[in-house]
Amino acid sequence: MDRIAKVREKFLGQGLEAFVFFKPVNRRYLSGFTGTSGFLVLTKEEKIIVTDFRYREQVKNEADGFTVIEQDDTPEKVLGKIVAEYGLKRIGLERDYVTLAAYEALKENLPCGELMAIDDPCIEARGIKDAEELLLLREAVAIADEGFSHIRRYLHAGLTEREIALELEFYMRRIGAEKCAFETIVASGPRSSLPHGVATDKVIRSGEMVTIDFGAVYKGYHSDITRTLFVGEPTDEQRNIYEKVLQAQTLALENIQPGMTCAEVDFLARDYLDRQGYGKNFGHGLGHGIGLHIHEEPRLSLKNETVLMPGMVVTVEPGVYIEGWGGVRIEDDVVLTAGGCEVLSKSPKTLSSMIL
Ligand SMILES: [Mn+2]
Repeated sequence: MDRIAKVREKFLGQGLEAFVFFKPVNRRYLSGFTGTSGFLVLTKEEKIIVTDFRYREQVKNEADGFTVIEQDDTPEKVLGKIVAEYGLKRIGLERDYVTLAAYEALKENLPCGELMAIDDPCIEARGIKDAEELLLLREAVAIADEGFSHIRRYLHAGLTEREIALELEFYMRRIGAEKCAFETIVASGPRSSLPHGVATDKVIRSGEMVTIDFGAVYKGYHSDITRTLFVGEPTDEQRNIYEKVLQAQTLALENIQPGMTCAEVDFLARDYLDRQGYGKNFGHGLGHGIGLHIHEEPRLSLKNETVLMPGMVVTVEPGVYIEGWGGVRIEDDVVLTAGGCEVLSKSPKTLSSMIL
């Protein structure tokens, strides 16, 4: 079933006649339109895309099969006209996206029918990647892998975290990334205990650990990889913690499979680190879905009872963070297969390959 059919089935099944999509990622997912402004209206029969003059030409090329309406007034006025023209009654809106201000304006300009705040009907469909999405994700991951291989050669004591982030970002752009998947994290020495320590002007010294968490966007799709490198020979404690984090990740990667809940997968790594005495040092979820967003469903956390299915793409990223000492995180991107998973990211991660 194609994307639109799945999403239609979802909202029609909830008794809605139409759904209006304002989220840029949903607009892109459902229509292929990559412009920055506009919205979609799906009904049982119709596929309508509204965007402004700037995209007049682009939308015709990208949003194949959609009826294009040029936005010549405010979105609420234009939606009002569409609702009147098609006589729509029960109209869904993405409740996790539309602001109260937008909702009020839409309501005031609604000639008939009723607006309803509904859970985004694309989330379920977007959680399971189709063949086209998997191709794009593989490319986004491949760019990040190449980026890592470059930065591993480039990194040495004396550079600042910012210099490393810039070099990595520039390199990934040059080999095909449309942008970075998020603000690049380069956290060295004691700063590596900050799970989200974005790059600063701190100079990297010999003997320090450096955690680099980065990704590329390729045609809208995000990759997300983390490696912790050692500048010079690691201490016994650094080795020990690195091996434990790697073992926790290996346990998760070897056992993750469709039919398990997200909580069960999270537990694989968490229970191991807990038994090694590092339970309290692993304070975030094991991973998250990646796709048109850098963080999306399914989230691998102890609170998520979602059952994993083939085609889901998630990160697996256990970490141990010790305030004042530093931290280690190892993150790969995987696609769920019928019997387990395929690890998409190929960057090396044995301890010996992390020593510079
Ligand atoms: Mn991540």
